[in-house]
Amino acid sequence: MNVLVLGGDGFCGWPTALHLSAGGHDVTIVDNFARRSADVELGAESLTPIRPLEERLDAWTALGGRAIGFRRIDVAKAYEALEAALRELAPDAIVHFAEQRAAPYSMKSPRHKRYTVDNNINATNNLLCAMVEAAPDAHLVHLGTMGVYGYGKAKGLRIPEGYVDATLRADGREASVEIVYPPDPGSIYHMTKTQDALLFAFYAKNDGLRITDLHQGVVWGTLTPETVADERLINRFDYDGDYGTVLNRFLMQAAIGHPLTIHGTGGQTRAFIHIRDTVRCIELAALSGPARGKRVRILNQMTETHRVRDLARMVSDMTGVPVRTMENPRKEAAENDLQVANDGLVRLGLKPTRLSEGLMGEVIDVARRYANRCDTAKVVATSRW
Ligand code: NAD
Ligand code: USQ
Repeated sequence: MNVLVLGGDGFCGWPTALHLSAGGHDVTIVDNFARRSADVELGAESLTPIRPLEERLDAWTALGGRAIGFRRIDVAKAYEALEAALRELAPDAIVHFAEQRAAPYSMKSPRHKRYTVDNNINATNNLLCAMVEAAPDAHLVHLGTMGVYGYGKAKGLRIPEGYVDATLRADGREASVEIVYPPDPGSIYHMTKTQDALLFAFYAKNDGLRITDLHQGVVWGTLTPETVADERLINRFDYDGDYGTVLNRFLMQAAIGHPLTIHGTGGQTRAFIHIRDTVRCIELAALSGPARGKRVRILNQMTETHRVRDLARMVSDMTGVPVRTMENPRKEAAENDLQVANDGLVRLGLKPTRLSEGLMGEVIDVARRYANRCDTAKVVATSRW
């Protein structure tokens, strides 16, 4: 495949670009370094010393990898450049990671809310619009989120892959229909993903675009077989209160002896996936798109669910670092259950990596190695809503 990876300098995008390249695909990364700019804005760098993208790419080719191309394009703003790149590169598949992805960041202030909406929705609409003009047969693989489903409505049901049977009742009549699972976002960030979904449905119906939306759970881990080949290929490790995600934060906190920061009762149950499985899922999805004219294919990209306090307890038992419950900075259900169908990716060949002490220990080792880069003032989450 000839693949474009939008957002290929980020936490999921970089190891995905390497994995696809190692798998024999031709890869071009598109990025505007918005995430590196957010590091500067927040004064909180990746725990791991990520190298400039050019150095990463040179290191990959020096180690014998297939050359990976790069275009610096703001997908949300530079429409003409994006359309020209699609025309010139004629991708078979486009993987779209290029959005602002942190819920706490999206809720920090009016500026952050507006930026997240402008960036994410315009990026997706620009891409779809450019595909109609310049790459109508390409397969779009978008990284969405499990958070679009919300955490309150399932009432014991397994959350299906995007669509659900429903009965419409009006004027004393009933009609059976299949609808998109009712969206219920918990932050401005998650809300942008529910808006993306409407754009996808429209462009698939109106223009016959081939689209897969992957509803991914919280990603944990940091290493993949490709990123460990050389320190210059190292992946991001976000630990701060805005961008760090829960399990990696607990593992990093354990590494530096900081009490594990449970929000509220820790009764929130979430879906999880290891970064190694993320990159495999993207390849499996990209190789198997829907035909033109078909509805958007939605797959739940997760391997297991866990309650936050159980994860904290597991990490605490492994390391002896205590847990600390704190007032929840977020507006979210204090307790929820969560069961999720992930049959689609398993059918395509995903062999789920389960949470294991070995893999958690690997993350702790990475965090210990770079602990001197940690700014402990950035550990506790400060964005409240
Ligand atoms: P990230 O912030 O590390 O990477 C996103 C990349 O996109 C960055 O390199 C950034 O510079 C780039 N980008 C953002 N806006 C852009 C624009 N307008 N033009 C060009 N490039 C732009 O995030 P990530 O953790 O790699 O997440 C990638 C995608 O996966 C996101 O869309 C996110 O919603 C989704 N996702 C992530 C997780 C997770 O736990 N990390 C879980 C579920 C879904
Ligand atoms: N939490 C804690 N302590 C912490 C950090 C988080 O208890 O120190 C709790 C949060 O309150 C929340 C849960 O852990 O209940 C998950 O928080 P998170 O920051 O790990 O995940 P979230 O904000 O949902 O966002 C992350 C990614 C996002 C992705 C989403 C997948 O940043 O890009 O879309 O996970 S999902 O959660 O399945 O929607």
